[in-house]
Amino acid sequence: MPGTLITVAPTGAETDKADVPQLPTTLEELVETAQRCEAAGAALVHVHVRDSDAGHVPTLDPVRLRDTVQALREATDLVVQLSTGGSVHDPLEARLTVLDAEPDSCSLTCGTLNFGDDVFLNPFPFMSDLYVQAQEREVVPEFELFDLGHVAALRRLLDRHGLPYGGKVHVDLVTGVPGGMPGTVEALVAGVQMLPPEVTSWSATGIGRAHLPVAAAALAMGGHLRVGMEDNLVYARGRPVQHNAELVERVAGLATTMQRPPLRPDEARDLLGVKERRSR
Ligand code: KMH
Ligand code: ZN
Repeated sequence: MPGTLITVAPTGAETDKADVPQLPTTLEELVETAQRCEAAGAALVHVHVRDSDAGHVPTLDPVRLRDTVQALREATDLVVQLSTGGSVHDPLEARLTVLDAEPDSCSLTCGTLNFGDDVFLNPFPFMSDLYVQAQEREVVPEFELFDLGHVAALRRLLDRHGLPYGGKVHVDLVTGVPGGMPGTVEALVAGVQMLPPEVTSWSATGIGRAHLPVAAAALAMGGHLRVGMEDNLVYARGRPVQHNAELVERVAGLATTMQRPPLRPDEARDLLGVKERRSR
């Protein structure tokens, strides 16, 4: 079995800095986090940008996005993936402009779902536009599958538009969002069994307390992992996460125990079919 791609999702768009001061929201905090997580075994960073001058709220400001991609590329070898999901309040048009920042990869959620008390909107025409624009700009999408219907929508995208840039199809099964599939081994197995044959690799994410059982199950099934404070703020009962690197270290240890040690960033680039954009 191959090694394990570990993705870190350090920030997200749903947690307030005021509630969790250790959440990395400034560019400096994000770069420091990315460096420590790379040293701990991460190969890909899934990025949501915050406006540190305006209460650390989520932003899709094009200058901040571009500066963030550049800073992460200069400071690390990580595959840099920008979120096109943004926050539940971001308009669809603004979410498409994320590609202007020329990330290595972008997230692409394969359907609308309830997201707690909000709605995370992803109509099929938006998914289609994002898919084609990512192909044209040579950005590798990671398909975020929050529900089994999203697996079927991925099938529809592939039938309509062919393979993504790079020829690989990597998905992340996100379990445990209130409104999506539950964070259980049974849901994960059902999702994996439904994946189209074009899928070349898959990761799994468990939200909140689901993160450990879902990670263990994914490792046992040959899948890859995503962890981070976007998905989980509690390291253990009564013990908040102090730094994203703790979460990466723990699953890197688990993956090594399972004889599937963390992939290096260059191995992750091969796995995902990422274009070389670094100038070094
Ligand atoms: N913030 C969520 C509404 C993504 O990054 O593409 C969506 C999200 C998915 O985080
Ligand atoms: Zn995200």
